[in-house]
Amino acid sequence: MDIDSNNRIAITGTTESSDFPLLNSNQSTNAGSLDVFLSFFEADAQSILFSTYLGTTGIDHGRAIDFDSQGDILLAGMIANGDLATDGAYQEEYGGGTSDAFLAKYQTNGTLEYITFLGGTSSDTANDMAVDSNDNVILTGYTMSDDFPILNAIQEERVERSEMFITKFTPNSQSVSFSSYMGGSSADYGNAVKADSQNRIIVTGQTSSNDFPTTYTLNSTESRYDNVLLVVLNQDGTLLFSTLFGGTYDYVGIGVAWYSNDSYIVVGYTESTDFPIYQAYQGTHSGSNDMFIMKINLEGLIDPRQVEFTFGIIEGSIVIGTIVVVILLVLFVRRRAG
Ligand SMILES: [Ca+2]
Ligand SMILES: [Ca+2]
Ligand SMILES: [Ca+2]
Repeated sequence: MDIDSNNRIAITGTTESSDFPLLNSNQSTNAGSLDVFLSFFEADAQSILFSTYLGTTGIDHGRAIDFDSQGDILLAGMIANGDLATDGAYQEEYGGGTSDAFLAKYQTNGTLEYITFLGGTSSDTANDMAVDSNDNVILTGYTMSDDFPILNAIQEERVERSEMFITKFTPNSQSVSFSSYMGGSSADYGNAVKADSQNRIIVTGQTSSNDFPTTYTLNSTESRYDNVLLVVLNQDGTLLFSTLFGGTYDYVGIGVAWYSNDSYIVVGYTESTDFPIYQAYQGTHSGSNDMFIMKINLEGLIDPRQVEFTFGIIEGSIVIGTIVVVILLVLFVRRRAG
């Protein structure tokens, strides 16, 4: 979900219903199996401006919503085979496999401005989206395709298993300024993306690749399961910073926000009792999945004079609560930062 400058509420997700509440819909029937829905509410949530399906006969998921500077609604997720892409779209033809990522734009009256595929011959999924101050749209997610659309990339080829992707669309979505894989020899996923005040791109997610490309070691992550990844790209797509952090057991980064120009907050969850803790509200793990909140100062990481600080660069790290709290917090962080 996201909230526009008039506090109106846009929500996306996935529905199997054939009687989903609709108004001024661009697509008025569920095309089959799971479809994306997009519903746009007035600020008091007492009425809907529009509500529509978007989908194909296959499995389709809505994953991310954002607004551009005009107040139009951007929608991303995964979509199965179909001919939904609009004329002049960046990728008019479905790439193949079980899914492609997609990016669509709706006006606030429900008119579909465009939709483009983004994917190759295997499965491709967008998990999150950010709009920068120039209305460029950045998607992240994961791909199994060796022929995912790549341009001006920091990594031009998929290594193995799933690879995170980061793709930046120009404002009209008819072209990309860069599109890159990022990952290693095991599974890599981009879960959340934000653009900061300098239009740098911050991505968090999870990786089980021991050879995930990093520029900085935050804590030892050898022989671990999934680790949280944190990657920052300059606005031209070059890599500014990449690190992993993790404990003994699975770690997932599921939300990211920028706090000030050079500080980022990552939230996620972990089963590890040896999570790197610093200045914590709750310093011990309570069992099963606990959430974490970590604030990282980028300047401390990229300035070689400060690399000697190991945990000093983590300004706050908290282990608290349950996974339900994590989900609520991510919604909150995304809303505050959106
Ligand atoms: Ca469907
Ligand atoms: Ca595909
Ligand atoms: Ca991989």
